Amino acid sequence: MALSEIIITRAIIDRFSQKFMEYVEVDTAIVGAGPAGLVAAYFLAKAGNKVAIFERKLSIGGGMWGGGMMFNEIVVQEEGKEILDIFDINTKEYEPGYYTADAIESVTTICSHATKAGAKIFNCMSVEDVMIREGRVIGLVISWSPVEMAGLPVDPLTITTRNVVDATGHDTEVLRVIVRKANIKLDTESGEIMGERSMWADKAERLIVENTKKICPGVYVSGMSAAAAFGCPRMGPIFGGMLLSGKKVAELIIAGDQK
Ligand code: 48F
Repeated sequence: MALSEIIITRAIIDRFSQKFMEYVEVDTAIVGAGPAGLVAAYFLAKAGNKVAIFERKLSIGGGMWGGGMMFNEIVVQEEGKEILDIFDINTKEYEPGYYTADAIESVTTICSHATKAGAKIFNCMSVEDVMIREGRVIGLVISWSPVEMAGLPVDPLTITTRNVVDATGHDTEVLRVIVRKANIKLDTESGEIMGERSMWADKAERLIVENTKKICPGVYVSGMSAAAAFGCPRMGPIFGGMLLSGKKVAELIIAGDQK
């Protein structure tokens, strides 16, 4: 059978359209497919939550691919290792309480579990704005990342959701747009984004989990975004906090949706 380029083209457009149409209304929309977003997506999807991740880059994994300074090994503490164990990711003890894992195995395995559990990832899509009704975020405004990169004057599209997770990392991009455009106070000391502090791994790893929470109506923060929102230090290339934060935000959303 001779292959037809037209059938290949139709197949891609048709299947993508079906997939996208199915996910324009979701239970949870996660912004950012870094470690926190991917872990959150896995636990949410596993619990039956309809979840989509929107990721600006072509690749998923955020900062985890590069381990520390592009040495592609990650370090986790005991509690972080327990999450890697759930995904059956190989870990090796380095010194008591410190475990290492291959960064590539970690990203690919977590992503595989998340997508097989039913989470859909839309890569190359950037979240540039939110929709707000009666003081609550009810949707995301999205566009193709190349449109954003080229600065083209193309209008975006929208999706609606019950819960948004800002898992955009250091830049807290969803929160920034909320603070800039809406009169919504965040659940932080100042009511604004507090900003990330200098590195302190031990303190940051504890605080990131503590500060993984709902930050304004309809919006949760997870991963580095939670640390930056609440004025916590950064933790550098130890990833346990990211994994635990992803799991915690999923649990909060599941509990919140049951109320
Ligand atoms: O930065 P990132 O990996 O966030 P994380 O899950 O993990 C942080 C660690 O990687 C590391 C660290 C560990 O100690 O500090 O930095 O909190 O992943 C964030 C993802 O969000 C995407 C971005 O491309 C990255 O893949 N992203 C950011 N802004 C947007 C976005 C946006 N507006 N729309 C879509 N994706």
